[in-house]
Amino acid sequence: MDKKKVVYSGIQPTGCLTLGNYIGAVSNWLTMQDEYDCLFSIADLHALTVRQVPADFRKTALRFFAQYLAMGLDPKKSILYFQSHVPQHAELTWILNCFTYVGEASRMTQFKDKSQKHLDNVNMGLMDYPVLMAADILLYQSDLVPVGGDQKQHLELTRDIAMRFNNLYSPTFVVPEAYIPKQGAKICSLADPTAKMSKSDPDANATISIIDSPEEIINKIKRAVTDSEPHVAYSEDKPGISNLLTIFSAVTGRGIDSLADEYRDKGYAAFKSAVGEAVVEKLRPVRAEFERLSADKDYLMSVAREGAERAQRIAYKTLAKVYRKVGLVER
Ligand code: ATP
Ligand code: LTN
Repeated sequence: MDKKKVVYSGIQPTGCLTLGNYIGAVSNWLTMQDEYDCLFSIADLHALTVRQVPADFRKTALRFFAQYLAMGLDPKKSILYFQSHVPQHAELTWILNCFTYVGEASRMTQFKDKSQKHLDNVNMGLMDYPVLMAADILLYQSDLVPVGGDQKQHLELTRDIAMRFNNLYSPTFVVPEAYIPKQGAKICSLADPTAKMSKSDPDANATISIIDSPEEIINKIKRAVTDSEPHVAYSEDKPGISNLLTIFSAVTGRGIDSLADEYRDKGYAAFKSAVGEAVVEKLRPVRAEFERLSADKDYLMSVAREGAERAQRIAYKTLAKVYRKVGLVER
């Protein structure tokens, strides 16, 4: 029998998981669980590239883990773990650093954006971020990496590093492919529909958290920025309405065209309330399961421990191979 393809992805535990993360990333992970060997991490080491308050950070990371499970990631099907529990991530990063040029790392859009945003803390980790991401992916010989469109450039860099290493030594890493969904690849902010919905956005009205209450969801969508032309349609000059149509389509599984036709002349208020209801229904079970799991920290930690052990066994093999290839003396 053919070996199943390996799928890897992760999310940094900062802020609250948003509808953007859910539609753009996690919903794809859910469908991939049945077909592939999947690993999904809480990318906590990545989150340290911006300043975190330790006690809050710890809580947020654990809440994210509970949210992973609540959204339907299943420890019986996939390996779910905290990145920091598997030391090989940091170890491989060091090696890969020596195969990554400062020029290419400093060209990354996310590095440039985040440097601008955190002018007082442009640390080495911020620049090294994509190399740690490459280590995450390459450690498990991943074939496919499901991410939103914003991570495409990091995937290109991962591929370049893998090919460079393979060419210098001998085939060592699988060269991974990005898996970027066409629809819902980018969910936009409700406050500024030209910017992406981002979980670290300080404006709570700009994002929908996957554990917001039904009232919060309905209200935020009601207040979402739109234009003043009255027809519901999907077009470039109507970014607010187009974004809501994208969300509506993603949570109902219906086509954008059919939704736009149905609501074209019904007015924005009716349209927004239908979108709000649909989002509430989609997230209702997630929120309930999150509440249930949050009360059972022992269970969460046992899942995390088992995930880290399984991940380490795979990561160790790749790292040993890499150490041998670059000529380090065997332990
Ligand atoms: P931050 O605000 O902390 O940078 P973020 O919301 O952009 O966070 P990430 O941790 O960078 O989230 O991304 C997690 C995953 O969710 C990635 O695969 C990313 O591509 C995807 N994603 C994030 N925001 C969106 C969005 N608005 N639309 C679609 N996918 C998204
Ligand atoms: N940088 C990613 C999160 C992430 C990731 C990964 C995604 C960390 N490691 C490995 C895919 C594979 C982001 O989405 N911001």
